[in-house]
Amino acid sequence: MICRDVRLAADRIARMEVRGAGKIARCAARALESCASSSEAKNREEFLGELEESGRVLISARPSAVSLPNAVRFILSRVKESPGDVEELRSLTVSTARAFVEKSLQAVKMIGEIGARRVRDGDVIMTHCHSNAALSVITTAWEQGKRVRVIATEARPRYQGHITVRLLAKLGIPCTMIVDSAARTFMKGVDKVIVGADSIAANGAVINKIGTSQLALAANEARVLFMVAAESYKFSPMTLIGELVEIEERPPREVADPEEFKGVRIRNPAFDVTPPEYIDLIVTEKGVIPPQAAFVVIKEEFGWALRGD
Ligand code: RUB
Repeated sequence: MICRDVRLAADRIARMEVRGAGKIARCAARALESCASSSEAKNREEFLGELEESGRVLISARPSAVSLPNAVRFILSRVKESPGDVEELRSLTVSTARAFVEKSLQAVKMIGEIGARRVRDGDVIMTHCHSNAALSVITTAWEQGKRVRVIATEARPRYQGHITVRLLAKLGIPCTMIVDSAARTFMKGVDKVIVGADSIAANGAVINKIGTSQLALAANEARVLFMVAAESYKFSPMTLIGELVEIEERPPREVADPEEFKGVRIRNPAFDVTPPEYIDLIVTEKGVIPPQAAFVVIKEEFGWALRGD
């Protein structure tokens, strides 16, 4: 039996009412907390069965954000290890879900502090889509008195760039919004590109909003530093054992009305892959790493992937 809050959370994630990999992970953790709180399971097996099924429903809501299965696994693996009865498992689920949310919020703050050290007064920063981790770096630098300017892309077709510029404008940070295809034109005047990540593979490739890899190419050509801001739960353990990160393909109607374009195939991949050669550094809550160190992060954080448990 799937509790109402889990279905609701999965639906909000799928419809992108909740979006951005970090928020998606926190939303899933809160849904599991609520599932545990309201569970009427009579025994341990029933309780764990409900929790596992809820985890599956949540994970299937959006395929590219590895933060989602990582959040679910963070909670489930700890709860499953406990030999306790239903009441003990319930309170363990609640406390573990809360711990995940807290850890996640702290990580975003820490990334801001670490990443801001790489930002100089007067920097022009380009960003893409809307990433809380990337914005944490920019806003922390601003709070430290660094007078940065931001160039933000719209991020078609869902225009998450609008969220970014509204937030920046509210904070008084000078920002310019451009269409996605103008990124190369503006790159000449940029000092750093800072983006977030949905997933990071074992080889250091970053999966982020469609268009990110074009920014990386343009930055590479213009010798502009390309920086990724990502919490460690965005690294994908399954890529260590050979799995690929699935790139979500969203409905064509988000791009254009198919009725108006009869006989035309409309494609809408939501994410793309930026190869590690185009990434200068990844800022995590544990420190700054080169993309080539992704393997080490995954091994340290998610050793279970290698053990196969
Ligand atoms: C959002 C996106 C963001 C990452 C990181 O895509 O690509 O850059 O999720 O975000 P969508 P954050 O809008 O399709 O979810 O740093 O906030 O976790």
